[in-house]
Amino acid sequence: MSSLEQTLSIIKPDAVERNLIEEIKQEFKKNNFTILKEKKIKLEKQEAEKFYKVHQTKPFYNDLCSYLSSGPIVVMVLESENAVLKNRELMGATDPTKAEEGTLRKKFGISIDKNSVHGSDSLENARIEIDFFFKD
Ligand code: IDP
Ligand code: MG
Repeated sequence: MSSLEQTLSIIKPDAVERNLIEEIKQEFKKNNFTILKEKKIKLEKQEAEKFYKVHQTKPFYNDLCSYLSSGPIVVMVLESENAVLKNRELMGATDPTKAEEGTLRKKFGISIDKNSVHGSDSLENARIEIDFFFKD
């Protein structure tokens, strides 16, 4: 059965800083994602804390939120069949050293924290994350 889904993608500060926005967007298009919405923003630390609230008990939470709010990011709504899982596959493992060849994190990621991209991990979280950035 086909299911057209939307998921939230973020190009993180390390990738924006290295001018990888267009290259990463091309990867999404090449993999049959439609970029429905897109904006370049910079988060306040408090906003990053809200976005990553699920990780608030993790030892890396503070660094993670400082990092996501450290520079401009690009947030996008991607649409495709099975977009949530497809994007997770395209991104690769959280730790770039463990990500498979051809994945975005293998190609562009620097380290487990500077891993270039975020993608929603479930359809439910995709809806929550899309609302977080694009609810008007
Ligand atoms: P994901 O981005 O692959 O979904 P999550 O477990 O949801 O991975 O973690 C969110 C983000 O937190 C990761 O993308 C990564 O940047 C950071 N992170 C995850 N685990 C660690 C860690 O052990 N040390 C430092 N940063 C981490
Ligand atoms: Mg996650």
